Amino acid sequence: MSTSTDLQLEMNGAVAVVTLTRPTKRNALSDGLILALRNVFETLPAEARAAVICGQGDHFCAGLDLSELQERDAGQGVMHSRMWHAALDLVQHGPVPVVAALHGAVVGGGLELASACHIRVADESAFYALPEGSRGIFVGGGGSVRIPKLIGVARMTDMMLTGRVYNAADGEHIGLAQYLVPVGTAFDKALALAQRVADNAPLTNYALMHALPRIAEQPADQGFFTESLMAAVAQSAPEAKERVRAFLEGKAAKVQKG
Ligand code: 1HE
Repeated sequence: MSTSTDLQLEMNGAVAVVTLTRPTKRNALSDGLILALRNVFETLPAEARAAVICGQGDHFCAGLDLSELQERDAGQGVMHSRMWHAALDLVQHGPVPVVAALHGAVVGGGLELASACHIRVADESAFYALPEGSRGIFVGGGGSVRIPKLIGVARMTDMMLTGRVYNAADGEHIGLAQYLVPVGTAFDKALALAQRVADNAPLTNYALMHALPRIAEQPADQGFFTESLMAAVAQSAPEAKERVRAFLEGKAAKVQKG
């Protein structure tokens, strides 16, 4: 299954594997590539239960395609940024949880894309930066909303003011990735995690993508109430009852020590 010359979609069982296929330009995100990304998440095959995003070549993604950065007036600049928002919102709030497999450069808009995913797996070659600060521009793909939620406002401010680059180990330590794996194994780990995610009840995955982030933003009193509603909806699904029954009958896996 193919979508555009710079973006490829392939199904691996219930996992949609979305690959940035523009390695000669370090998977820089042109307007066409952003629109293709949006399209692929809007039209995922019905059998998809989880997705992996990865990049071909030595780098995950070099961010905005700087060769397309033209003179835009303020209104056009807003529209361009909103186009990114629409695409990355579909990654975060689309039909299925998304696991990013990161290696090499995860910079600028590439980090914005990674931060829209639900799980980030980085190999030891990964490095993170926000070169917007030194290019005289600002994040425009949702980075100022999503990245502080991962690492805090102070660290993002430092990255943009000073050009600080985090290596893979430090990136995992501060929360840019949840998993750190040996060089060359990020995709395999991401796929294994996505297959595990794909086995969950769809309503549980939906709750984690759509309810949890909203609850976390609510005042505690409202959050507790929303949580009760979501819990009641999830546990009333026939699939939840079947899964609990299977455990009680000794037919489902126990939690194993990590
Ligand atoms: C590009 C881009 C790009 C590479 N736009 N063409 N992002 C940046 O500021 C990062 C800019 N890129 C880099 O710092 C480096 O390219 C990398 C560290 C990612 C990789 O280095 P390297 O040595 O492997 O590759 P390279 O030789 O620098 O680049 C290979 C080619 O890709 C070269 O083109 P060529 O025709 O000379 O072969 C580069 O010009 C091209 N290339 N990165 C266009 N980004 C919604 S707002 C988001 C705002 C941002 O993302 S700003 C941050 C932009």
